Amino acid sequence: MRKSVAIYWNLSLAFHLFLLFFTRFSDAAFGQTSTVKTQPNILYIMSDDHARQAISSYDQSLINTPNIDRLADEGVRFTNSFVTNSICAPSRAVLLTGKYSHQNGLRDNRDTFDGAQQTLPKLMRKAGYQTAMIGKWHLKSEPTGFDTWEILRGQGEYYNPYFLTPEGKKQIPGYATDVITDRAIETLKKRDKNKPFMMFVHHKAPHREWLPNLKHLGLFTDTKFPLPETFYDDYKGRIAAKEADMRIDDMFLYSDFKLQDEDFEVETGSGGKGSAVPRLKINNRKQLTAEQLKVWDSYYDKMRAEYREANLSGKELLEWKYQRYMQDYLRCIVSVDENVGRLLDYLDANGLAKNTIVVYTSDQGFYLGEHGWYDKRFMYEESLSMPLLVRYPKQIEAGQISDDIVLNLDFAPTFLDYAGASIPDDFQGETIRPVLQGETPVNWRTSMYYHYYEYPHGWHRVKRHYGVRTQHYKLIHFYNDIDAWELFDLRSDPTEIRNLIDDPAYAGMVAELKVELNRLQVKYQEILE
Ligand code: SGN
Ligand code: CA
Repeated sequence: MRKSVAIYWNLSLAFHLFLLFFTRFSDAAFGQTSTVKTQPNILYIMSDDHARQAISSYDQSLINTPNIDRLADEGVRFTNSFVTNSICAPSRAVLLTGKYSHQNGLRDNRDTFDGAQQTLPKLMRKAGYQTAMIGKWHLKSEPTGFDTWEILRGQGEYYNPYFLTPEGKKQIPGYATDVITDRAIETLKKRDKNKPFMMFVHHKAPHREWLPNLKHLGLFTDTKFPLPETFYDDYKGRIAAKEADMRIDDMFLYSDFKLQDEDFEVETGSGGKGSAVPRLKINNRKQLTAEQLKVWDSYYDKMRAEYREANLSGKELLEWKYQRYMQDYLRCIVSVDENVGRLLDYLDANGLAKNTIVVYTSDQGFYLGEHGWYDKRFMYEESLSMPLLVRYPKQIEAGQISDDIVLNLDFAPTFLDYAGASIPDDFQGETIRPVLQGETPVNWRTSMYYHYYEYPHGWHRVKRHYGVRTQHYKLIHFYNDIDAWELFDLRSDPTEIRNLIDDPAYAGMVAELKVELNRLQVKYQEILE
């Protein structure tokens, strides 16, 4: 007995000495490798038009998203995360440059991105990273600064999508959200394991026209989604809101509700454009194989029969449209959530979870019936906000919720900071690293600047506007063919239906916010026309 205890102690001592020696030795001998190894991998997952209201860690009234929620449970969830210009291509350009639209040269979806300028992927490459871009790109010019890129063409297709790559165009069978994830995993498998990676996985979903994976067509058929509080908004005191063309009531019967029938072929209404050939027919449906088309038709033909049978009008019809919109939109989210799960599983299975920063976000927010709308563009809360969840087990404590104001402008400096690279002086965002680590600097921003430009051209007729948002107030100026100011008190009016601009009680606040707005325009060097 005593002998065995002695042997145990001797062995244990030897083992500990060995460990001590090994740690010291390896630190000295592999010092360089260990610095490189401390650079975290970055997996940035961004969907297109994913509203925060459709993520259960933000809001449980519409859908359950267990995989996306994992990131909130295991990392930080941001409640005041905003985009600086709520539309697709501009948001992507801000991500790539760390600069506002007026500085990076891409103000609206018509512009072409200047890929010759300084960008995040180029700087990350210099810092020793492998860089990859998989999925929706939408910036017209070819990607630059990426070791690997496989991008959807234009807006991309949901079914059997085409990808553009440096080697040319290829069509890959499958559902876009699954295929993009397959391509991302394939790229991760082939990576150089001696270098950290920064990978952008950009989903097309859940962009209009919300085409679900065929296997999800039956989901939510019996669910009755609650109408948002402002569904029947009368837009009182808000001229630009009233004039916008993005009401659910005006959605396309053929494309949005998939009532495929000649009777609905001429699409007028939402978007303000008349089209004799529904886009659904041109863009998406035609890419289904004959077999897939059968499944598709049997589902939506039934829907059309029910629609005709019900013969709805007025309020009933509008609410039917809302339910139909939610069904297809949320079906697309189910796929996004499943595929976030696949990526997280891949990280787990390959020992990458701890040293990889995972970001889940969207290029902007979206209206899911609030103010009677779909789409985005406005500086109002639903489209100004982007969902933002960040996990990095090695350095970020699990289960945090932050209400600090953070922007899509901050991604570029944050990633460079984590890479240990210097942040260029002309970047306009801030690194959110201290915020993520629970140490918000005392002088952290208390306001944010916003500017939307796509008017009078473009979809949905949302007038040009800029504004400032603080923790409690929002001041907006609509201009171009209008000159209208709006002020909202976000504490007493979180759904932004009472424009207080002419309320004498708020005159002081308006004056203060105008000074702040001006300060931000000077700071970001935006010279107004
Ligand atoms: C399409 C949509 C619009 C949407 C724009 C911009 N119409 O044109 O509703 O606002 O894209 O979206 S659709 O019926 O053709 O889908 S963005 O995300 O690319 O900015
Ligand atoms: Ca978008």
